[in-house]
Amino acid sequence: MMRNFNLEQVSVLANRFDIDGSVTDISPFGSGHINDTYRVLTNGDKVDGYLLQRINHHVFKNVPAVMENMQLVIHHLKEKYKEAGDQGMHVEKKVLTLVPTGESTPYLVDETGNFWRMLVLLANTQSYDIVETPQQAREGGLAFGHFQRLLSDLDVSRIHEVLPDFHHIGKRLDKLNQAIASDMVGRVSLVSAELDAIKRRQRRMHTILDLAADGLLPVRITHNDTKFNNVLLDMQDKAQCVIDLDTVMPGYVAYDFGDAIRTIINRAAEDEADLDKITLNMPLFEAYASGYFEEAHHFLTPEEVGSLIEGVLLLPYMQAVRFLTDFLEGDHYYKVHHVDHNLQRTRAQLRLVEQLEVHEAELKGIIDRVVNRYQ
Ligand code: GN1
Ligand code: MG
Repeated sequence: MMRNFNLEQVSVLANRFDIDGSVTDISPFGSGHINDTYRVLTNGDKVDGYLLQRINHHVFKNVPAVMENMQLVIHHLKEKYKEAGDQGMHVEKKVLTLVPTGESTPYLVDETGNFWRMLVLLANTQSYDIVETPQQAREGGLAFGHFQRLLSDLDVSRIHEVLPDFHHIGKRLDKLNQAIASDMVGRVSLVSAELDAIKRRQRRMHTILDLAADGLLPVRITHNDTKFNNVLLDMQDKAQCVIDLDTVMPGYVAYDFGDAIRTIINRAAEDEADLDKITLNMPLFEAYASGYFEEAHHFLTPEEVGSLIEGVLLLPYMQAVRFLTDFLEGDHYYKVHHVDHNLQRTRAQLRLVEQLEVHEAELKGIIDRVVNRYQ
């Protein structure tokens, strides 16, 4: 897979976008596992800089569809903010802005077939891989709740399912089983404990799919990558902008809730090697749930509320299944920083599932308490 472009190549690409001024600095940016991101500074004064991103087309096989979704979502969000009375730069800071290319597409293709897009950099913002305070968690809940709420009147059928069955646990388990059967890189014998842990929990993890099959869960437009670091906070830790819109697709709200909690409730990193550090921070859970419900009580159905706890258990489990599948296939999906990285991530996510199971009653109690405020 093509990675690590030299900065000269990136600079040439940056200049093909409609940027203000000329490039003064380029550096790699962020901690994404899929796309490559560079921060581009210029001597222009209209904006604070840009983010140039190579969209990984091995993962996102239909980049034009990804970009159509992104444009539609951005347009809709900006209209909603304007309707609510937020004008000008204000809106530009709350919603991502794509930089025009001078061609008919909002992305460019380079001579080796890589896809690139550019966004306006939002300066004076911060994101956290590990949440530190209840205020941050609450702001995350408000941000993702508001995001879903603003998109609730956009017709779901207009959004492409750019990664089909992205959160379909049945399909994810099928893929894991195929990876076990072909054992392409001879690693299956190393992971029997992890496979046991996954098999044991399989049945319950289908609950959301079962509810959906019974027609009990509405399909909404969801973000599908609600890691906490996909919310930009301002310097006072107020939520400013939801980022990483690649995976905005039709989905169930429990997936977004669960993926956010996966990264908020864990006192340790997603790939923590010392499993004893993986413990639950309940006040952060309550704070996220409070923020989320403040927005989401306007549209959630009782069945959706009931499904949220299932999302909390499912998302770290699904992440473990995905990391393990990639480990068994030879690490070609996620960027890895060392040879066992995907295995380490798998173990960390499985430990998180274990912790969540132990504290399930407490988690449900917190959700009930928060929901009751609105009844
Ligand atoms: C990937 O690239 P990034 O960090 O935004 C992945 C998510 C995972 C996440 C795990 C398209 O997101 O689904 O939850 O890693 N994105 C895709 O950290 O697979
Ligand atoms: Mg992402």
